[in-house]
Amino acid sequence: MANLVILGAQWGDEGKGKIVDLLSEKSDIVVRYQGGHNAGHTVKVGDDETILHLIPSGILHPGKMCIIGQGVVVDPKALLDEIEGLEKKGIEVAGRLLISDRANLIMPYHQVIDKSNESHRGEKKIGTTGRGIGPCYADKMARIGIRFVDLLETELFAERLADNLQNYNYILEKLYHHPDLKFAQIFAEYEAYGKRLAPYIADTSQYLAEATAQGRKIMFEGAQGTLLDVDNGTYPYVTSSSCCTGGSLTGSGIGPHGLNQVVGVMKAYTTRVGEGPFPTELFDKDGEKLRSVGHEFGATTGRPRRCGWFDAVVGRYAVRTNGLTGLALTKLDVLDDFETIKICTGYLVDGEKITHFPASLTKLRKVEPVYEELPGWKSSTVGAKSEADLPANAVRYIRRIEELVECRAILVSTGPKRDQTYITE
Ligand code: 2SA
Ligand code: MG
Repeated sequence: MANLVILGAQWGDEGKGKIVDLLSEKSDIVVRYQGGHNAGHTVKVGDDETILHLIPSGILHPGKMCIIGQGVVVDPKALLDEIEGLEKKGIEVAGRLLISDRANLIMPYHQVIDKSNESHRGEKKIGTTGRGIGPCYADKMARIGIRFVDLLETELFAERLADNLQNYNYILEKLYHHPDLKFAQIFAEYEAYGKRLAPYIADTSQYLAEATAQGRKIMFEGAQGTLLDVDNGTYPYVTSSSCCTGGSLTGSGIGPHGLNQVVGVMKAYTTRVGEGPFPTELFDKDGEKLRSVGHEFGATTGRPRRCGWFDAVVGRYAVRTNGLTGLALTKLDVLDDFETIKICTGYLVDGEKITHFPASLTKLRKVEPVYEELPGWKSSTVGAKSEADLPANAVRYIRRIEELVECRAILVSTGPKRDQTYITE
């Protein structure tokens, strides 16, 4: 198998953690390329559940190398806590994790600004995770961010921190009446993080180039999802990073020849956490049922996820914008007990049918989903080992999704555990 990208094809929480964990057996290196500790990747091995926020899910496989690429924004405290948590479980991290020296750091003011902005938006809030992600990427683009490489150069770090604090303390005071953040305290705290993380900091783009030359296989692990991507997503109700295929290149510092396969993870229905458009959202007992059977609660914040039917307009859009070469269809088993199941095949906007995903928020708010209703299968699909183990109506459902989104399912998952999965090719 060649180099592979695995990414979310909906609004995140499609079950990427499990798929990456499963397929990482076939690669040598797993790379996270965007996002930060806003992500929550749940991996279940036996009865043990691990939720990873920053470290690639490949860490659960002994011998795999894991990389936090330059496109990721890192809260060093969250990272150290995660390293500690894994080591307590007996999982070796030292020598198996590298952090890009070009990755930007989430600073305490980013979190304060994120939360203050949200509370001041009131009704117009985005529903962020409050982890400081947006403000950190804003600083990166404004060219005032602080990178890991800067953290290792004390004088430069002190200078950049002092400049930023001057700005931020002014804004915090004027806009939010927030007390000053203290230079000495933040400097000491981050200097200590720098010392502890120094053994992990490296030029990971160079590392990946050398690994490729040696024939080692790389897997790129996306966080969040296509519809949360800052360019392709439901802007402004998105995260601030490039979750799509393009982000895997810029976020890890490799060229396009390094990618061979792109797998989009799609849940057999749809969920979203946070605010923003969601055409197939359900507010009835079917939505409730999807949430409770699917355990749809945020892995980072515990927030209940909004639930709805599968949206093939979204699916087709994800296939196109990512150049998906295959789908990993997850949580099929959550639909086991439905009499009938709906798939959205298009949208009605002011009486006109559209089959592409629009940019306009006004249109998205008006959208009425056009549904096709399929018979349910009313029997358990849990742990199916091949398509032959599935009831005919479940196979029919999968075929219809493939047809509508114009991409084949190469993997189907019917439960949270590693072995509750089958691969079709
Ligand atoms: P942010 O914090 O700036 O990235 O938030 C902006 C929007 O992006 C959404 N977002 C997410 N959506 C789904 N899953 C995410 N990760 C966690 C999980 C979320 C959780 O895996 O469950 O635990 O609540 C994630 N991270 C960001 C967010 O809801 C905003 O809509
Ligand atoms: Mg998640």
